[in-house]
Amino acid sequence: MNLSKLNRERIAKVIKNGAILLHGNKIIYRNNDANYQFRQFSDFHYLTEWPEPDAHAVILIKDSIPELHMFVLDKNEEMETWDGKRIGQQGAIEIYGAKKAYSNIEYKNELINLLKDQTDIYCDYSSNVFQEIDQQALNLAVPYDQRGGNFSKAKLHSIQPILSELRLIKQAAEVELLQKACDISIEGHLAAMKFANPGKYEYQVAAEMEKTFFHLGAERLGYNSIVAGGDNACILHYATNREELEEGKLLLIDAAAEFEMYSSDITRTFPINGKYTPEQKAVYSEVLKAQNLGIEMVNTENTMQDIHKATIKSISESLVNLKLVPHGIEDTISMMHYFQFFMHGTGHWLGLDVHDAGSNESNNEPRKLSSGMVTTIEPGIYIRPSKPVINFPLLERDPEKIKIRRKELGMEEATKLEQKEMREAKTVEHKIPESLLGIGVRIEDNILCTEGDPINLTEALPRDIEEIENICS
Ligand SMILES: [Mn+2]
Repeated sequence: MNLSKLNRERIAKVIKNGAILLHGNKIIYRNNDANYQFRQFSDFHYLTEWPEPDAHAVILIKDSIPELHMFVLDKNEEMETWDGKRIGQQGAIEIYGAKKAYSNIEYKNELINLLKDQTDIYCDYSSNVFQEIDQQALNLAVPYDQRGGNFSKAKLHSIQPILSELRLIKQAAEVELLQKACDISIEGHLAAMKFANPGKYEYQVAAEMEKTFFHLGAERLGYNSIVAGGDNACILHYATNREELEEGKLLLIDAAAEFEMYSSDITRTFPINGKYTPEQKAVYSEVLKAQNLGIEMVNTENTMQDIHKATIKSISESLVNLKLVPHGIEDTISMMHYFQFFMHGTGHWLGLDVHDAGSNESNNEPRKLSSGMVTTIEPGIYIRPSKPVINFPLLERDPEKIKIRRKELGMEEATKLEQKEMREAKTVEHKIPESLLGIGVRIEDNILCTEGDPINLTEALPRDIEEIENICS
C-alpha cells in the first residue's frame, strides 16, 4: 500500500508533531436488509487505503515521522460468511503498514492511551465520531486541570485544509490511476456513441456504456450517468435517463468510471442519428472553440479564474454570433447575459472525488495552477426550450463583486438584494432563434497541468465533428 504510505509521510512533513484522528465510512442502509454499495471516505482512503467500513485511524507524528494505528472490524467467521471476508488486525499490520492494530470496539479506550501527552490534534470536525467519541476521549487523555472542568487543553486543528492541499497535487502513481479511469471511460463513451440510435431509450444507452466501464474493471461509476437526449441536455444534472431518443436530436452524455477510487469526468454531445444539423454544428463548434482555449490555458501561468474569464469571453462572442443575446460582446459579459446560456463553472479539480478536494484560492487570492493539478475543462451552451423569449436586464453585474457581497451579507440577504436589483432594472426583450431552441452542448475533458504544455488525459475520445460523425454513423 505504497500510495497511502507516501501520503502519510507527506502529511507528517507538514504537521511535524501531533496526532491525526480520521474515521472511515459506515455501511448505509437503503431499505430493510439491502445496503448501498460501500465506498470508503476519500480522505480515509488517501491516508490508509483501507477498504472496509467502520474503521478508525490514528496517526501519531513525531519529528515528521508518522506511525499508523488502525482500528478495524474483528475477524469473525460467522459474520464473514454473511458479509464477506475481513482483513483483520493482522492484515492491517502486514498489508496496510499499521504499527499496531486493534479491534474497532476498543477505539475509545485505546484512543485515551494513544493521545496521552499529545498537544496538537488534527481532526475531522464533520465526522459524527468526532462529536461522539473523539471530544470525550480528548477530555480524558489530555485534560485541563480544573475542578469540575470537563475539557481538554490540547489544541484542535481541522485536518481538511491540510489534506485538501496535499490531494490537490497528484503524485505520479495517482495520475496513472486517473489515466486508467479516463481510458475506461473513453471506451464507454465510444460504445454509447456507436449504440445510440433514434428509438432507443436513454437508459439503454447508459446500460451499454456502463457495461463497458464494468467490463474493463471499473468498480463504480464516478457519479450518476447523465444521458440526456434532446432538450434534456439543458438540465445540467439530468439523471433520470428514461426518455426515448429522437431522430435529429443531440445526445449529451456526462459520465465516467471510477477505477481504484479515482474518477474520470467526461462529457460528449453527439447526434443521435450520426449527423449534426447545421444549427447543432454551429453551437457545437462554438463550445469546442471555447473548450480548446480553456484547455490550452491549463498551465502554471494561469489561475482557474483566468481560464473561466477567457471561456466566458469566448462563449459570449459565440452567443453574439449566434444571435442569442440582444447586445454586443461588452454588454453580454458586463451584464452577465451569457449566464442565461452558460450558467456553470469552466472546471473543477478531479481525483478521488469527481469534484475533488482543493481550493482555487490561496491566502484569499486566486492561485496559479501547479504541475500535478488535474482539472476538468467543460464549457457549454444551453438554449432552454422553455425560454423562447428572454427579458435581459440592463444592469452591470460583476461576478467578483457579487461574490464579495455574498460573503459580507450572507447568501440569504445578498440574493434578495440581487433579485430586487434585477426586478428594478430595465430589460430588453429578445427572441431566441427558433431553430436553436432545445440545443444543449457541453464538452468536457480532464486536463493535467505540467511545467510545460497541458496533458489532456481524455484526448483519445474524439471531439472533432467529423470524427464523431464517423463513430456515430
Ligand atoms: Mn465535471
